[in-house]
Amino acid sequence: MATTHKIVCPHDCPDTCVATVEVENGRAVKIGGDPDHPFTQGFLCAKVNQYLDRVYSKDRILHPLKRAGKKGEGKFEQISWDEALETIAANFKRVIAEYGPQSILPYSYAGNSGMIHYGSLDRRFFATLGASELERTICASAGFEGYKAVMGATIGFDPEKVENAKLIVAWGANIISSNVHFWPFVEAAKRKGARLIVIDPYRSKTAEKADWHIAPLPGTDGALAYAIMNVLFRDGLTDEEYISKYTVGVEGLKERALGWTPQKAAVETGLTVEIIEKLAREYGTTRPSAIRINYGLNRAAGGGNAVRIITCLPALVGDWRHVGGGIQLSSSGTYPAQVAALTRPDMIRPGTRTLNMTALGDALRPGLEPPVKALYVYNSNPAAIAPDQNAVRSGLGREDLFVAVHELFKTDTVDWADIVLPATTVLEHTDILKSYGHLYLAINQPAIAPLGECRSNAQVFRQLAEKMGLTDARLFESDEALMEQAFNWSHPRLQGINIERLKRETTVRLNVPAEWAPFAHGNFPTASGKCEFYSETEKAAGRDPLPNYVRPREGPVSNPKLAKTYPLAFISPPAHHFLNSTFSAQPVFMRREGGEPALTIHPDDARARGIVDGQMVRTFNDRGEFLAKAHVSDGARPGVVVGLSVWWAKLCPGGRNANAVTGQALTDLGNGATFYDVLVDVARHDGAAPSA
Ligand SMILES: Nc1nc2c(c(=O)[nH]1)N[C@H]1C(S)=C(S)[C@@H](COP(=O)(O)OP(=O)(O)OC[C@H]3O[C@@H](n4cnc5c(=O)[nH]c(N)nc54)[C@H](O)[C@@H]3O)O[C@H]1N2
Ligand SMILES: Nc1nc2c(c(=O)[nH]1)N[C@H]1C(S)=C(S)[C@@H](COP(=O)(O)OP(=O)(O)OC[C@H]3O[C@@H](n4cnc5c(=O)[nH]c(N)nc54)[C@H](O)[C@@H]3O)O[C@H]1N2
Ligand SMILES: [Mo]
Repeated sequence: MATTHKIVCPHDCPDTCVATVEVENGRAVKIGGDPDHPFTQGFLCAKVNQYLDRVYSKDRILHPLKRAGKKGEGKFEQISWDEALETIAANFKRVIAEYGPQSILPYSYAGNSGMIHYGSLDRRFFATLGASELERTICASAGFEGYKAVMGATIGFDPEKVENAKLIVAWGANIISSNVHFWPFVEAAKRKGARLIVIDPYRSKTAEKADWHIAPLPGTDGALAYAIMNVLFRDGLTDEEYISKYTVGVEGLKERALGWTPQKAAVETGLTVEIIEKLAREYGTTRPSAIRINYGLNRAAGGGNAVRIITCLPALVGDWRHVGGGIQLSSSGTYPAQVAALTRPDMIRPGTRTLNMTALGDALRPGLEPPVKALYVYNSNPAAIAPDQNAVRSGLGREDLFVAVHELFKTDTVDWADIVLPATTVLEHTDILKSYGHLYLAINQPAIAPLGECRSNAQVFRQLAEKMGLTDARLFESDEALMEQAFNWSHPRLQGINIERLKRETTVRLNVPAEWAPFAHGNFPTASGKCEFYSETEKAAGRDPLPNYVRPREGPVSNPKLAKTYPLAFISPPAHHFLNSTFSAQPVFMRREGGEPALTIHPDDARARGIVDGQMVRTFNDRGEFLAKAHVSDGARPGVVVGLSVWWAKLCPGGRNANAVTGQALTDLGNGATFYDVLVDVARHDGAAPSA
């Protein structure tokens, strides 16, 4: 007999969709969108539409494995759970005895974004051992810090209300690929006459649909935003009443903005003065405007400040007065989450070191004191997604490093594992989820029993704790108990919402008004309660109290010396049919992405290198190289090459992907990754000289 269940997509995407799953005789047979979910509106993305192929894939890992070949070879034999857990515990104990607990390093990110399986018992377990802490900043931390410096928390306009906007600016945001359920709301606005401007060095799927596509050099958005402000102040386009009532520090901001004339910004951004003037006038004279800023522009040296500068704009023009106006980076700050109650940072031993996940290559290098001797990976595929891939691979290949990986598939990282543990999909476990792109809270309940011997993250950490002989009750709490701890249920935004109701209804909108203009009357969650152009909090932390443009580390304008050798800026944003490196080994999605990695290069840059469309090219710099098929197109602006990502390295020609050329350097704020701050050159793969 068929039953219908609802599940909640746990992937690292702002949309956090609800899907319906039909189950017959214990097997899921159909998946579809949930028409009752107001943000998802009954459709799923291209990837999750095919989710049952993932769940029931013949490639899924269904049993614990141990290495049966050389490290990196990917040869394994099946073992029991008991042997797998015993081996991990024995290695952890050995490492602790020989080198101390900080020689153990957990490595995880948001492969599963649910609150329980993203971070709860895992954090408590490693803290109890005294393992090195991991700074999880590979994605969003620069932008997050930049936004918070101005706004106090990541709260923005209600995405469902964006149809009120007369102008929508997608800034470093490829909505159609990475936030597709927001797109119908953009279209609704467009039908009512709104214009869409996309600011992106690459003509993304969203830029193709824009009324106007502006293509600056990567990492220069802060200069562009300051030049917009320059025109706003110069031409009297600011909302003086809103500014005086609800903001602090306009004088200092204005002084900096006046230094950024459109002329100066044109040189920095590679745009013309006319484009900048026109953009500024259009933004300055269209109310309300809605800026959908996203993480695409936070992956450069100045990513934090870029977001910080842009985030000042809506308050200058008074857009927060309007429902659907303002800016949105992430909605995550709207939820009264109690992350500390889940992860228990109070359990971390004082003095424990923190290693940055972006600099995994450095963390695994021999000679670090104390050395990393045991690595436990879950929810992540660092051999594919971490920058400076050659450094990461050298580290993972160290004979003296014990590696355990909890995964669903034989990823690049699994190839380096000594022990592999099989993980459940969202159809097989329980979780509670917030979103970073809308305002609904959701509970996921299993629709089917775990396949094979698969176990959830939380389940494995309970069992590892037991194997390690630990007895602290906080390491063994149930999923149910963790769900209760995940939120402050007495917060006004959760009024009328509890776990029982969520289990019944799957998803509930936070208790915010249907017509919500969060900052129409100030009430910013900052120290001053105002929008902070000038931040005492930043100053107290030893940083610039005002936003400050930080140039790309590897830009053609900002670093002419390096650009002499490597003249092209390289970005590797998300491919439409992949989600980071998830889905990237599913044949149907590989096919839809062209079967193999592509590098989009402007006809002028191709011609100068004797490169023709469809031929294999080498993209390289001092850190490494990867191969891809040239896609000669003006979809990439001159001076910029684009390799949509993240492919599994082992499935790429040459065995390396885009991260062979990206670096471990960190951003200005938030210690984030700088994936899109990279200079390279490109050459025909037949061995011809790099430049003509
Ligand atoms: N289909 C799909 N969806 C995804 C993902 C995926 O891999 N695939 N990944 C998920 C994750 S983890 C995240 S963090 C989000 C990421 O999604 P977004 O936050 O939208 O970020 P990106 O896709 O990295 O970049 C968006 C756009 O910014 C452009 N860009 C790159 N550098 C710059 C720059 O310096 N300035 C400007 N203005 N634009 C720039 C890129 O060309 C890209 O088109 O998407 C999530 N959703
Ligand atoms: N060149 C380049 N590199 C990038 C980016 C880019 O734009 N360009 N984007 C960066 C960004 S924004 C991000 S967020 C990172 C993302 O990097 P990661 O967080 O590593 O994300 P994925 O590559 O999707 O890998 C997640 C893995 O977790 C596994 N997984 C899923 N659910 C579970 C579970 O419940 N338990 C366990 N144990 N495993 C599970 C999946 O099978 C998958 O292999 O990549 C970054 N890397
Ligand atoms: Mo991300």
